[in-house]
Amino acid sequence: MKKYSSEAIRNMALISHGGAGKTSLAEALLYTSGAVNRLGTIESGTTTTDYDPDEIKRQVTINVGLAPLEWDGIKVNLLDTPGYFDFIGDLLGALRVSDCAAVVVCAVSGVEVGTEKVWQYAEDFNLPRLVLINKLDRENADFEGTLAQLLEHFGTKVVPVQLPIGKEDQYKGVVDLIEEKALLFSADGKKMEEQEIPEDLREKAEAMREKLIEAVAETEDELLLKYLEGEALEPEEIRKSLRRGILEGKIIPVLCGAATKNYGSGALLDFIKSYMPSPVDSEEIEGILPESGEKTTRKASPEEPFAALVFKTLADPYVGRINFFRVYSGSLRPDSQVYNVNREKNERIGQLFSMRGKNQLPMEEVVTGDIAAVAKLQHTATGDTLCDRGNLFQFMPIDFPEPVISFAVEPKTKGDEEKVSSGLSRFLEEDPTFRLERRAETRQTVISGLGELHLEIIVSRLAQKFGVEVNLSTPKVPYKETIRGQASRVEGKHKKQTGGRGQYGHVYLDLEPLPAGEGFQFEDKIFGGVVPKQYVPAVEKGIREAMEEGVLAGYPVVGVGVKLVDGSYHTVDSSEMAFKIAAAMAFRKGIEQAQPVMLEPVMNVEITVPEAFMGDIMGDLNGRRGRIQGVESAGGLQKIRAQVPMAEMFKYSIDLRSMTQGRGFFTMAFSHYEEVPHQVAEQVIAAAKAEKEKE
Ligand SMILES: Nc1nc2c(ncn2[C@@H]2O[C@H](COP(=O)(O)OP(=O)(O)O)[C@@H](O)[C@H]2O)c(=O)[nH]1
Ligand SMILES: [Mg+2]
Repeated sequence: MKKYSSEAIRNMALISHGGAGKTSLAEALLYTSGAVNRLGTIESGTTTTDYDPDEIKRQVTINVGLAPLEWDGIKVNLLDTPGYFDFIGDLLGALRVSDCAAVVVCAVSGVEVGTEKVWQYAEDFNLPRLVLINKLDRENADFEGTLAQLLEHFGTKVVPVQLPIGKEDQYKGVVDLIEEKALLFSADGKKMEEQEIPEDLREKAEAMREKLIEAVAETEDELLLKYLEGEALEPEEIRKSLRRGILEGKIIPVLCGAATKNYGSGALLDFIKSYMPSPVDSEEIEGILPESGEKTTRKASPEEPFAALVFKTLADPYVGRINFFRVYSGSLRPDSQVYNVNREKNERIGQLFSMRGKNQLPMEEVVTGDIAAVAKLQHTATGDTLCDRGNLFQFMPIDFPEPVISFAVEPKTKGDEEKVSSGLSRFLEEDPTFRLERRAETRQTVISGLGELHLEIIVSRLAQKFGVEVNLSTPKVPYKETIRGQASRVEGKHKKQTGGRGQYGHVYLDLEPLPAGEGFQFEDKIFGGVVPKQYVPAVEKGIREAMEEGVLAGYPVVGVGVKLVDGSYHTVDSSEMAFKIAAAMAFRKGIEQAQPVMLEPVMNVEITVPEAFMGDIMGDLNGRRGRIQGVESAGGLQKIRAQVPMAEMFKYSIDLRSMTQGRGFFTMAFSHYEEVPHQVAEQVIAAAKAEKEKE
């Protein structure tokens, strides 16, 4: 690939509701630009950016796919993103490093839930954007209707700059409302022929152009004055102001396309070149000085020292690790050294390349604003900053959502436990929305993620890449046990004195509850050496071991303060072991006397649903022992904040989807432990007992 200056780069994320045609669009743009020779399709599994076996099998994008291409003297880095919420980590990474976005909307389905979601993300990231109304070749494609929906949802900033010529299978070109001409596509879509605007579209085109001019005029007082006085705006003036309006987010232009026919690709690329921002159009980048933690900024300029943000990591057992990054200032060459600020480690850079799907295209320099990949770094993960050692700078972290669904994993073959956990831990490097946890409370390995599909894919990759198969099950709730009351002078005596050397340990313990959140406290209150000093650590150890299994249902005990207050010993028969046993006996007895109760984890949950589903959602939360903390409304959607026991939330992502026809979503994070209501506790205890008997 040729070398491009920062001004000649465009970083654009393709975003949409799943299935609107982002991957097909990336393919069409690659094809039109000559980057690929054949137009790959989703159906045959031959697109450039959906190359992963899971993507091909399921026909959905899972990983952000990079598609760099060259067009008329510029380099466009397309970032093809996943549309499913399960893979939102990659969407967020892509949005973070893009300078603009194309929101793809299906001309048949119109504005969908996912369209609203990605729109909101683009707003959050402050990204200039365009809308591409895709699938105009399909039966029932409705440009007007889709446009009306866009206006209704997103307001009058949305302004068409193209008008389709021909409907459904007759769709064959567009009217360019800026340049006032018609563009007719060749059969393979690679070429466009300029023509006069067709007679039957003239009136409509004129009216729509008028709207466009009005929108352009409204972006600047001076222009507006001129416009209102009836003066015509110069073509160059229109172009310049349209570009500025788009960059400032005041105008969101709408274009037309049919990705699988490769219709509209050339016109879209021309538009990206002329009207979408380059990396040096952006304002200063915010970050922090790692030494002091102070906020600072960095200019997006090749003159500044090198700084880059890693937004995606692939861990492959064969190729090793590949980190994708964007350079924000300065530049990077192969065979150099950089500093990873987050890990406080130097990293050696070997080869640098641009990735086009799975293909590596070597690069001699990665300039300010460009996106590239590097293999075999030792310490670097997603979200890390790489920079010049002498000029430290750290980017703000990428905010990834917390997992909302968990499964317990168990190898299908006994003995594969080690392989499972080492394999799964590799996915932690790749995926900041994935969690792996060994839960001592339940003796289970638990994986957590953003949805069923997310975890299914991880398990399928585990099998593919590491050759181990696992079973998934609903995880056990990590209950805990504690006490509500006190117990004093609880005796524990371990004595065996029949022939030979005996065993003798004898203690008295006081137990009291600790404030919430505190695990364990131990105090030695022995006077006069009735329990000799050398045996006190054994007493503490005996208690700690006994705490691992509570008396109610065998869950770990927390929140107990223990005082060793009295005891006795035997000069010959006493030993550490004997005191350990005596202490554990006393502790268990003490717990039984001190009103033991079960604790359960409670989650903070935030649910966003369209107004119409509020009643159902609230009723359902009630059934899950949820406590509503607040309700806010935001643009036709209701956001409910609630606290709900973890035990009631395992299948929530599935249930919420079916309750809201896929339109609701939620986030969830651990809040605190709380006493389990008596009736529920009885069931948990009975279940634990039954399990124990089985063993
Ligand atoms: N008829 C028609 N089908 C399309 C078009 N674009 C995409 N598709 C089909 O729509 C489906 C989803 O496309 P895909 O590119 O995977 O969408 P993504 O989920 O947004 O990446 C696939 O079956 C495509 O073949 C189009 O312009 N016209
Ligand atoms: Mg896709």
